[in-house]
Amino acid sequence: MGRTVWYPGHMAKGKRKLSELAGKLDIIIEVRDARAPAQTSSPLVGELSSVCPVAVALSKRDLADEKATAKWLAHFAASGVKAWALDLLKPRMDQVRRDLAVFGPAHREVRLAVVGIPNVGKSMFLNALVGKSSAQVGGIPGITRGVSWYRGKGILAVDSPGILDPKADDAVQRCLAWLGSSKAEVIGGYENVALDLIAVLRRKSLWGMVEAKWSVGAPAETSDEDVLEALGRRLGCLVSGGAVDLSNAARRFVEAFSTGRLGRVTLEFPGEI
Ligand SMILES: Nc1nc2c(ncn2[C@@H]2O[C@H](COP(=O)(O)OP(=O)(O)OP(=O)(O)O)[C@@H](O)[C@H]2O)c(=O)[nH]1
Ligand SMILES: [Mg+2]
Repeated sequence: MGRTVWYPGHMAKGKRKLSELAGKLDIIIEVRDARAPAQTSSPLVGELSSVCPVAVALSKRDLADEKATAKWLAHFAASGVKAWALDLLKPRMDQVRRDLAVFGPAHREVRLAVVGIPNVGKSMFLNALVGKSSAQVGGIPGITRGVSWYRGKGILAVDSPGILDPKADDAVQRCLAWLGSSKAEVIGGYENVALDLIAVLRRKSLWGMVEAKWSVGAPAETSDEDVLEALGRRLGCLVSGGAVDLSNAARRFVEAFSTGRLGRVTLEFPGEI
C-alpha cells in the first residue's frame, strides 16, 4: 500500500490564515516536541521567519531525556534562537513571559502566534501563557481546527491548528506517528509503524526501556516481527485460538510509547539530522 500524508482541509486553511496574519505579529512561537526537536519542526516556519522573529518552545520536557534537552537548548542558543524547554502539565512561564516582553513595543501588548505540527502542545502552551484554560486541548492530533485570538496579561496570542508538511518523507512521518503527531492509520497502519519503532529502538540501543516496563527482550537473533508478537502475548492481545492480534498489539505499543508510559526518551540529538 502506498503511503500518503494526513493533510485535512483545516491544515491548508490554517496555513493560509497564518501567512495573512504574520505581518501583524511581533513574534512566532514554534512548539516542538522535546523528544525529537528536529523532526517535529513546523513546515511553516521557514516561510514565516522572513516576516517576523521565531522562538522555539520544546514541549513534553517531562517525557524527554534531560541531558538531550540540555544539548538542544545549547544548540538553539548557539544558533541565536530563543528557546525554552517546558513541562506543560506543570508549566512555569515566568521566564517565557519575561523573554517575550522584549519583542513587543512599549505602547501595547506583545502579539504572537503559537504554531507547530499536530499534538505537540500548542494549545497547552497558549493556555499556560495567557493563564487561563481557554483553548481546547486533547490527546489526539487535530483538536484545534481554526485560528483564534486569546488575551492574557500583556499578551495577545493566536492559537493555530497543527499543520503537517504534505511532502514530508516516510521517515519523518513515521517518527511523527510514534510521538502521536500524525495518524498511524493513514501512513500504512499501526503494524508498520510499530515495526519501524521496534527497529529504531533496537538500533539506537533504547530497547531497555521496553524491557524494563514489560520484560520483553529483543535479542539480536529475533526479528522485529517476533518482538512484536512477543509484546502482543505479554499484553494479552490474543484472538480466539490463541494467536496474537498484531494490529492491536502494535496500537497498544505505539500509544504507550507516544504518551510516555514506557519512560523518558529522546530520539535525536543536535547535528544528527
Ligand atoms: N506529558 C506532557 N504532555 C503534554 C505536554 N504538553 C502537551 N501535552 C499533551 O499533549 C496532548 C496535546 O496537547 P494540545 O495542547 O492539545 O496540542 P496541540 O499542539 O494544540 O494539538 P492540535 O490542536 O491537535 O494540533 C495533550 O494530551 C496534552 O496533555 C507536556 O509538556 N508534557
Ligand atoms: Mg491545539
